[in-house]
Amino acid sequence: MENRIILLIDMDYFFAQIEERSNPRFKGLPVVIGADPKGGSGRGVVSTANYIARKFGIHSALPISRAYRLCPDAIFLPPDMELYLKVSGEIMEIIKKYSFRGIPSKSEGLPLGFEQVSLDEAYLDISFLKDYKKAEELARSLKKEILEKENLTATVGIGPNKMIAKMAAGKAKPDGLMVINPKEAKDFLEPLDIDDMPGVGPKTAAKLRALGICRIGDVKKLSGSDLKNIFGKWGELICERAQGIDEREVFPHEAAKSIGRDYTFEKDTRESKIIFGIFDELIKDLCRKIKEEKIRFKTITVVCRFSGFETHTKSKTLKNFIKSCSILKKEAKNMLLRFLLENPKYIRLIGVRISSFSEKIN
Ligand code: TTP
Ligand code: MG
Repeated sequence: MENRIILLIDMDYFFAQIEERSNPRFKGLPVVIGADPKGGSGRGVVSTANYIARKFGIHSALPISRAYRLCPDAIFLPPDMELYLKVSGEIMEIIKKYSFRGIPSKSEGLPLGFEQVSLDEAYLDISFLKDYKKAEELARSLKKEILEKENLTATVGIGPNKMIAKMAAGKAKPDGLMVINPKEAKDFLEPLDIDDMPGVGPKTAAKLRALGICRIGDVKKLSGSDLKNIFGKWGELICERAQGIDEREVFPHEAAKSIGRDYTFEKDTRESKIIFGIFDELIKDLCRKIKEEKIRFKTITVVCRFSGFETHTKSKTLKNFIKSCSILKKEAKNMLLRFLLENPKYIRLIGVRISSFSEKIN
């Protein structure tokens, strides 16, 4: 895969930082957002805590009763989701702008180098900058704009793929910026603990440690097939990720607003047999989901990313809701064919999505 530059931005102690912003008197004090501790007998968990409270050992998902015991004097607040959602929306609008190459995207809907991961976290594919120094400058501008407009701090990680960007941000928190270029990736990854790798939870980490693998650099002691035997498909991924390989694309999606399937070719291609063969599989898989969940939809979108990260979409909205896979197949194939006819470039990724559902889908 050619050189990419991926940026991950994650707001610092998001819910708690918003509460601090509303109540400047909380600054410098431990703040915990979550269930009511009820003097230590409360049920439920911590949503998040500011970094002062974290020094007491308080963190997300900890039972609130334990948080209370660790720091009874902390300021405990219930979450104000309406406010956090509003702030999240404003921040995502700022972040999105940085995914354009200085010009607004021509395609409708979401910009294509932007992927929101959660309320306070998003990836940008900024490969178009072609330079890590420029990427760092972009990150500084982004952090500055969020601070000026929202009075909130964020941490940014930049790397050649999603995993490294995410891990760099994790190491730079809070209010940080860490850039790992492809040459630095190996030295960055190898000394880190195995559970620093996103997706490696406590159980996988314990199994790996039992096999003598404590650091990411130790993973190479085992072969890909050893890891596959132990962990299945995830084992193969651990093997790749430990070498700093992560081919996941930054891809826009809006939870429950569209459902889609996409595929990145190992090598950019113009072979229509390969392209349509894969496309058929994507549609089949999507149709399985449509049938399973009895989905009715109106809009069909086909995405085509050409060599050089140029991404285009075509959409068709039908008059009535349908659940018919044959219509989906016919319309989607037509759109893909038009892409091939209109653009002579090699194709890197194809995708098919449905949206405008007759009711809310989760
Ligand atoms: P995170 O980004 O995981 O955490 P954070 O922003 O509070 O802190 P950090 O500086 O480490 O990024 O999650 C974002 C928000 O999502 C967080 O403020 C609260 C909410 N959240 C929960 O409600 N429960 C959870 O278990 C987690 C992990 C997060
Ligand atoms: Mg965060």
